[in-house]
Amino acid sequence: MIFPYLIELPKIIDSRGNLSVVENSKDIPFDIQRVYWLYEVPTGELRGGHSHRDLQQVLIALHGSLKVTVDDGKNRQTFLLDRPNVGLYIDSNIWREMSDFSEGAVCLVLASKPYDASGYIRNYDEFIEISKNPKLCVTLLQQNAHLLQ
Ligand code: T46
Repeated sequence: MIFPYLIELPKIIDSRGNLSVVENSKDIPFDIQRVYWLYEVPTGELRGGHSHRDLQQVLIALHGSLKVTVDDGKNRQTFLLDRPNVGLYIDSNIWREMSDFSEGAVCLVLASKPYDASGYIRNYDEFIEISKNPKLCVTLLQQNAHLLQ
């Protein structure tokens, strides 16, 4: 598991307005299978509060700003996302909490897999247990996939 880090994305500066771009496996370390975005988040609202068993994501504040606190079970760090050409890479088995959305903030999320509700860990104590042995967790998930369908 890799601790979250910021990725500087290409920024094509132009007097007509700037442009940023993301290409699969080139600008980010996975193939994108899903894109979603968070917007119209009321002031003071918190989102997240979970980890994923097997999902990589990149979060980009396309407009405005937000804070993302990440936690690997041992270390915790808060990132401020406030530039549309910077993404925060979050690997599997990282707890994340999003807060301090500015008014009108839009957060784009690029994800490595389709939506799967069974891949969420929403209990912090369970996350801590899994963080001690994340590989075992993925193996068990794969073995029991038929039970979850
Ligand atoms: C994450 C952070 C950054 C879907 O139906 N499809 C989807 O692809 C997603 C992402 C969500 N949903 C549904 C599931 C819930 O009924 O949308 C509802 C809100 O989801 P959630 O409460 O998980 O939203 P956040 O903002 O707490 O978390 C989301 C992502 O779910 C999560 O993967 O890492 O953004």
